Amino acid sequence: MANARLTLIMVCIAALMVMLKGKDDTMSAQVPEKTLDPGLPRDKRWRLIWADEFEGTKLDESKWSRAGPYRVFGGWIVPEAISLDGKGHLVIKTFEKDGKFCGGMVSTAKKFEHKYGFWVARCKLPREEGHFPAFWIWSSALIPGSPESKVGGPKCGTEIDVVEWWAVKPNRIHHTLHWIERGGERKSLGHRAEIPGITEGFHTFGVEWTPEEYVFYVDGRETWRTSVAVSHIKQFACLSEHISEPSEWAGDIRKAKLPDFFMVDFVRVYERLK
Ligand SMILES: [Ca+2]
Repeated sequence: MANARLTLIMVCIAALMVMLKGKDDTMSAQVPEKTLDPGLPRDKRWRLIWADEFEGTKLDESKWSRAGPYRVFGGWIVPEAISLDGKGHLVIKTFEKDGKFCGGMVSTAKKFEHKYGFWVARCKLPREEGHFPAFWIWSSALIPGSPESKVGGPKCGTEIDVVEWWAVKPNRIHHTLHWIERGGERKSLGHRAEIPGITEGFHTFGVEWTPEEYVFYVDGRETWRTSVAVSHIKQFACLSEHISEPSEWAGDIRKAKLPDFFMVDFVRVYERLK
C-alpha cells in the first residue's frame, strides 16, 4: 500500500514536471526551428502571438486579404501581383500590363488586429526605380474619408511604416509615422537609416511598439526610437508595392526593368513578457 502510494506520488510529480515544462516552453519566444533569426531584441522575453511563414503555394486568406484593383499614386494595385513562390515566400510583383504599371498589397485588416508588441517581417527588397515596397501597420480609421479621420486624434491610431525603400538611394531605408491631429490635420515624422548592402539578400525589419514609444530595428539593431504619436488602438499589418509618381526621390517607373519583386519570408508578431 505504501509502495502504491509512493508510486502514485511519483507519477503525480512527473506529471507536474511535464506540465511545468510545457508552461515554461510557452513562456519563451517560440520560433520554428527551420526559420531564421527574427531580429528580436535579445534583452527581453517574447511570446509569438501571430505569424505567417508563407509556406505552400496559396496565400492564406484566413490571415490576409489582397487589395485592388484600384488606381493609386502613379499606378495600380491589383490582386494578381500577389503570389507565393512555393519556397516559403510571399512575392509582390511590380509589372506592366496593357500600358498600366501595377503593384499589389495584402493586409490583415479584420483578420488580425492588435496593439503593441514586436512586429517584424523578413524581406528581400526589389531593385528597380519608380515603385516602393513597404511593411507597415495601419488602422482603418486613417483611411481618407473615414468618419474618425475627419475628427482626428487618438481614435485614428498611427500609420507605422516599419520599412519603406526607394531605388534612387538604394542603401537607405525609411521609418515613418503618419497620424491625424484632433481637428483633422495630417502629420508625419520619419527617419532615414543608411545601411550599405540592404538590397542584398533578406533582412529583418521590426518595430517594438509599447504604450510609451516605438523602437525600430533592422536585422536586430536599433535604428530609431521615438515617443511621438504612439497609437493605443488595435491595428493591422500591410505588405505592399506601390507605383510612385515619377520624382527625384522615387525615380521613374518607365525606366525600370520589369518585372521586379519584393519578397517576404515571414511576418511575425510577438508580445513582450513581463
Ligand atoms: Ca518563409
